Amino acid sequence: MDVRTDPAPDRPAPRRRRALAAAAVVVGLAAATAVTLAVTSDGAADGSGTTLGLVPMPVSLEQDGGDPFVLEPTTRVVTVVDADVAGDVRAAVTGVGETLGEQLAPATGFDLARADGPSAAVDGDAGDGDTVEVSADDLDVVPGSITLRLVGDAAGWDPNGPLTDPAAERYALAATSDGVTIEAATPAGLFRGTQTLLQLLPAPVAATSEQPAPAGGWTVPAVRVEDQPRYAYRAVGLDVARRFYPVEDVLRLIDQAASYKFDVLRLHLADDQGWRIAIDGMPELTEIGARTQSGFAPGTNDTGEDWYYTAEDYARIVDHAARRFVTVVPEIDGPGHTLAAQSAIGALRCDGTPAEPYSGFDVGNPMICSSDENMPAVRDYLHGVVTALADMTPGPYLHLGGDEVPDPPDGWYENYTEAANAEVVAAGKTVIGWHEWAQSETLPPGTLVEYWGVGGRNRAGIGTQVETDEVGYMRDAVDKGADVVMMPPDRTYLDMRYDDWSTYGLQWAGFVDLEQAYDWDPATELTSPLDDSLVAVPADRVVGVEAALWSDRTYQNGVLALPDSTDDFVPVQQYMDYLLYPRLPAVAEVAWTPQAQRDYATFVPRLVQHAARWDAQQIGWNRVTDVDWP
Ligand code: TNX
Repeated sequence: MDVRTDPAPDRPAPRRRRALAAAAVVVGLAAATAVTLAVTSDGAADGSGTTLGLVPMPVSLEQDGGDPFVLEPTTRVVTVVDADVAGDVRAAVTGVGETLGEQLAPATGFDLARADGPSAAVDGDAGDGDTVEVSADDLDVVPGSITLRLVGDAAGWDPNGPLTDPAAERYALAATSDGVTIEAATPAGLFRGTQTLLQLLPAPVAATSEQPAPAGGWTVPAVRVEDQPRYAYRAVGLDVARRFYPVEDVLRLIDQAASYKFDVLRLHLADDQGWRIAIDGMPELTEIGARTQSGFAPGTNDTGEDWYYTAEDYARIVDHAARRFVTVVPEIDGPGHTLAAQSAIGALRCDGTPAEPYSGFDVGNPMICSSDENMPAVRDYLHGVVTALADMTPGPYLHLGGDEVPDPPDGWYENYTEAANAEVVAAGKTVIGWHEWAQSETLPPGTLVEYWGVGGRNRAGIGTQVETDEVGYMRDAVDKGADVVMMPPDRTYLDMRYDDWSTYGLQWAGFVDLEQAYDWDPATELTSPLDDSLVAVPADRVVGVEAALWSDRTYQNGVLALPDSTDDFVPVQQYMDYLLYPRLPAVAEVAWTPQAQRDYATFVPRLVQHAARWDAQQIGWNRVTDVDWP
């Protein structure tokens, strides 16, 4: 088939900001997100924890050279909670034990017995979940067991609450030759601890089929870990709109992301090239809007599968994520990036006629007609979409997009943001938007604004006469009360090519090699590198980091040419694996590990040990040449 012959992609350089609001130059930074645990990650045998190969690096790690724990078929997974713990919390803890058993089973072939711990194993003094001290020093190790122990009653913990408290994921882990114990004040903390435990086991444990036990057996080195994330919001974004990813691929990504301690999956569910989620009461959105992908015009769907998620599909994704304490954030972009919606609903256009279905590669297409006169139709659309999506989504956030609307007529952009914000608030959810969203007159309480400006273009101008609009939007975001998620494309856009040898990926934000993805600080991304008194976003307003996999051009040599046919497109799993690995773990560590403990030189020797794990999982990772792989 034919595909559109759009020009090669490039994004306009941000315009210069009209005037610099002097008052908005914030001077004197508060420290970055407080991390209260001791910074002692050098207790390991070689002084840097390298031999353990943990990614992300925990806050604190000690090895005393004791004998390892050996996982046997007779090892029990014991979950321990106090008697007064609420049923849903108790069930969540049990679920962590089940998931660990499921994760250990394929490679070891062990069907580990699980047990709810004897209350005798629990200290009688466990207090209120908010204030418990979790320490690796006094963990009771139950012989022959992996013990997952909830400390306190987790009373304040809500699996669907906002991701604002890094301490909520704190855990401690102790392994001795007797057993392994993980303690945390929340089920989420326990789960993060289990992901550390899996990395402490030999690489073949990651395999999806039974493996012979490694020499020495399935060992866990004697170790004490105390850990918690730097940022509470650690996202992976997946663009399922330009290219559709079947449910199984999304579940696989959730597993991968959770293994590196990400806790958010943002799904870009609607764009010009496709609408990917069934909306109750608005069937035309998928009937018409889901027939296209970038490079796939209507009529080219010969897969026999729908290119959208049904309510059941979406529920599967949300449930799978919830088992791994990953919050799904659905994104419906607007008022730009909406040709799929406009092709389904003519009323979103000023002349009332539906748009042609779009399968090209351009951005900056016409926005929804958000004139005052047309707002009733826009409100209907937003009401239907937002209420349906809020009903399907247990997590607290709805992402409204807001990017790349070239020259909107006066008031149109604000009309749209105001109406969309109101719908999200009425639906009881919290708004997330791209940095342009900060142009909204007001931002509802709790709003997160995601910064996607290229650092290499924006940073030097911060606080000067040539500060860009993008930086200005972030000042507005902070002034309007929002917190900030950092996703500079020259660091965290995993759809960028690594280097000249990358066979796919874009490069409008430059190459993103492994070091580029790793070696930056979210807290100071919007502080001038030339004068640290020039601050657009104070460090204490940065609450998260996102790694994004966009899907504009999922074909070979996409940056150089348009595809000749759909045969040029690579299977989605190949596209994901190649672009996510090895960079995804790099961004994971940016989001998790305190800045003072991060160092590319010590990251790489830990990371290379993961190659065997990726192989065991049959991940088609990119063997980038700037790293010495084993
Ligand atoms: C920018 S990030 C976009 C996306 C593209 C991506 C490609 C953002 C808010 N907009 O529409 O897919 O670049 O790298």
